[in-house]
Amino acid sequence: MNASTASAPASVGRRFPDGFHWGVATSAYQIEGAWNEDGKGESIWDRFAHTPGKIKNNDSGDVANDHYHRYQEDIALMKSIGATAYRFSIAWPRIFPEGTGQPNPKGIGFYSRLVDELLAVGIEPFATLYHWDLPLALQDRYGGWQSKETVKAFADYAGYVAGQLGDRVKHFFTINEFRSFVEAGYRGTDVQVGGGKTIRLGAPPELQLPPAELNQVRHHAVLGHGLAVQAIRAHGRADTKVGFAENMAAAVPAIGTPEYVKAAETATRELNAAFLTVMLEGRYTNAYLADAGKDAPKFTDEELTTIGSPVDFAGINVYRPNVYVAPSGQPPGYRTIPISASHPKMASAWHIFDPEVMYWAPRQVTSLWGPKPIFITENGCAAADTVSGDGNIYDSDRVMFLRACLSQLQRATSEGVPVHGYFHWSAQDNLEWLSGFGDRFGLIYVDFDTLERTPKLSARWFREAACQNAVV
Ligand code: PNW
Repeated sequence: MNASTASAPASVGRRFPDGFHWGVATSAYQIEGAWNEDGKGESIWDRFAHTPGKIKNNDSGDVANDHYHRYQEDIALMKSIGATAYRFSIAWPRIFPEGTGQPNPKGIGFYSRLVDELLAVGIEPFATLYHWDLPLALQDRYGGWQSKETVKAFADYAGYVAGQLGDRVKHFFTINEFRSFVEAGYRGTDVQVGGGKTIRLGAPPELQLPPAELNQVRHHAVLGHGLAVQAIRAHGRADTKVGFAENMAAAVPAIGTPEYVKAAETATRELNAAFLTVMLEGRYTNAYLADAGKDAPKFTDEELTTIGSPVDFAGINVYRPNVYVAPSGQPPGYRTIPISASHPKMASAWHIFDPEVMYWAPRQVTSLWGPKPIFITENGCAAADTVSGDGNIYDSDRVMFLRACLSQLQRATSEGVPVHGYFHWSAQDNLEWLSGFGDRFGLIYVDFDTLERTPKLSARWFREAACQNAVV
C-alpha cells in the first residue's frame, strides 16, 4: 500500500456537512473538584456524596479530575484530540452560593478564564446552566424543584450568566436531561435492561413523590427552562443562541417500514410529553393529560407559552433506544416490544446498544417538530479500560461504538436532517454519579490516584474523524 492510499480522504458518502462541530462534553460536578473553594456554596450532590454509602466506594466530586485547577492542561488535551467545540456546565453554587442573592465574583471568574482559554486555542464554548448540582440552600429552603421559588431563582441565575459570558459564549443550554434528574431524584427511575428486567436509578433529593406532585416537579423543570430561555435572551447578545439538552426517550421502529416508522414517531411524541414535547409544542398532549387525570400538573396558559418559548436549536443526548415499537390498530397507535435478554449492551448496566437510535432520534425530532438545528449534546459509553503494558489504552469497544453511532448520524445528515454538531460524552473519565470513578466514559483516560491523563485509542479515532469531518 503506498502512502497516498493510506491517507486517502474518507469517501464523499461518509462526510458530515461543512461546519459540523466535533465536540466533547463534561459537567461541573463530575470533573471540577474544588468543591468548597473560592466561595462556592454546597450543592445537593456535595451533601449526597458526603453521606456514606450513597456513591460506589464512597467516591465524591471533592477533587474528581481537579479540572478547576487543571483546566488549561485539559483544554490543551481537547485541542490535541481534535475537538472544535466543548460543552461544559456551570456550577450554579459557584455563582450564587445560596442559589439567590449576591453573585460570587470568583465563581464567574473561573468560567470567564475557562472561556478565554478555549477561545484562545480555537475551541467553541457551549455552556450548560444546570447539570444537576442544585444549590443545597434551595433544596433545604424550598424543596428544590418542587417549588416555583427554585424555578424563579434558576431564571435569575441563567440571565446573570448570559450577561457575564454572552459576549464570548454564543450557545447556552438551559438544563441537562430533565428526564434523568426529575425521574431519578423525585421518583426513582426504573430502566428496562432486557429480558423483562429493570434497574433502579436514584439521585438526590431521593424522593418518591406521588403522581400529582411528581407531575408538578416535571412542570416546574420545563417552566424553569422556558423562563431561563427568556432571561438568556434578555441578558445575552443579539447573536446569543439558546436551547435545551434533553435525554429524549427514543422509540425505535422495530422494522423500517412506513407503518412502523409512523408508530415510532407517535410513541416518541407521547413518551416525551412532559419534557421534549411540551417544550417544542407549548402544550401537553391530550393523551398525557387524560392519563394523568386528577394528577395532571396545575398550570396556566401563560406558563405553557413560556415553556414553549422558541428555541434556536434542540439538543438531544442519545445513548440507547428506550423502546422498540410496532404499529397497532388500537389507541395510541403503537405497541412496545420487549427487549430481549440477550440484546447487545455496553458496559453500563442500563446501556442497551443499538447505533440506529442515532439515526432515528434526530430524524424524529425533525419530522415531529420541523427542521431546526439539532445538536447531539451527548453520546458515548463506559468501557472496562485498562492501561496495557505499552502504556496505551486500547478501548476497541468504544471505537466500535463511535464508528457505529456516527455512521448512523451521518446517515441522518445525508438525508438532510439538520444536525449541526456532535458532543462525545465524555472528554475524560470522570465521576459517573452513583457509579463513582468505576464507569469510565472518557476519550482520555484518567488515573484517579495521580490524576495523570492519557488519550485512549478512541481519542485517536475521534481526532481522525474530526480532521476529515467524516466517519473513519
Ligand atoms: C447522562 N440512561 O446520564 C448524563 O448527562 C451524564 O452526566 C452522565 O455521566 C452520562 O449520561 C453517562 O451516564 C444518563 O439510563 C443517565 O439511559 C442514564 C441514562 C442515560 C444518560
